[in-house]
Amino acid sequence: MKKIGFERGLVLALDETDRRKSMDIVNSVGKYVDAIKLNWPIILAQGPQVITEISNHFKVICDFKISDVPHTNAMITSAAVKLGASGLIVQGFPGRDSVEACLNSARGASVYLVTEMSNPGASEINVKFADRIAEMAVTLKVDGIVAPATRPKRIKHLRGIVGRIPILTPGVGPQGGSAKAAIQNGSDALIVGRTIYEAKDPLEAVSNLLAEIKSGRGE
Ligand code: NUP
Repeated sequence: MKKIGFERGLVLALDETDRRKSMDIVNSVGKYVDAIKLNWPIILAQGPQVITEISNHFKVICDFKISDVPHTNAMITSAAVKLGASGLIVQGFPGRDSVEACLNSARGASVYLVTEMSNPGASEINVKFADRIAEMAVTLKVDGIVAPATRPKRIKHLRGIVGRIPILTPGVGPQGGSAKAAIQNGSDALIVGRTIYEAKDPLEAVSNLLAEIKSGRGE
C-alpha cells in the first residue's frame, strides 16, 4: 500500500454526520487535501461502509485512537484496513506491545501515534509522558505522530525528539490553534475539521488554509 504523503499539508477531519452534507464536502474538497480523517461521529452515524465508500476515491485515515490490549488492537486494525483505511491513529499510552500489535496487523497502512492531545486538559497528565511516547514512535518506526496545534512550542519540542517523522497537528481554529504557527513550528500537516465542514463555503476554507500552510512553509 502506498504511504500517505503530506505534500499539501492538510487532512480533512470529516466529523460532519449528515450524509448528504458530508458527501458534498468530500466531493468538493477531497482532491485538495492529503487525506480524509474519519472519527467515531461519522462512522457511528453512517456505518463502517463510509470508510470503504470514501476510500474508493481518497486516502482515508481512521481516527479510532486505538488504545486497547494487543489482541484487540490487532483486530480493530485489521478490520479498519479491510474496510479501506490507509492510515490509523493509535494511542501510545497503553505501551509498546499494544502499538506493535497495530503495526503488525496494518498490512502496509500507516500508523500515526498520538503523543499529546490538543485539548487543555492534556496538560494535566498527557503532557508529562508525551516525550516518552515520541521516543517510542522513533524506536517503533511509526509513520507519524499526532501533536497539538494548540501548543506550537510542544510541536517544536516533539520535532526535536522524532526527527523527520511526519507530525500531524489537530487543534486549528475553534480549539484555538493557528495554522501558520503550527506549520512554522514543525507540523507537516494540519488536521482540520469544523473550520472546513462548518464553513459556508468549505472549498474557500480549504483554499484559505492551503494559502496559510504555504506561507508558514515560506513558499
Ligand atoms: O489531540 C487531538 N485533538 C483532536 O482534535 C487528536 C485528534 N485526533 N483530534 C481530532 O481532530 C478530533 O477528534 C477531531 O476529529 C479533529 C479536530 O477537529 P476540529 O477541532 O478542527 O473541528
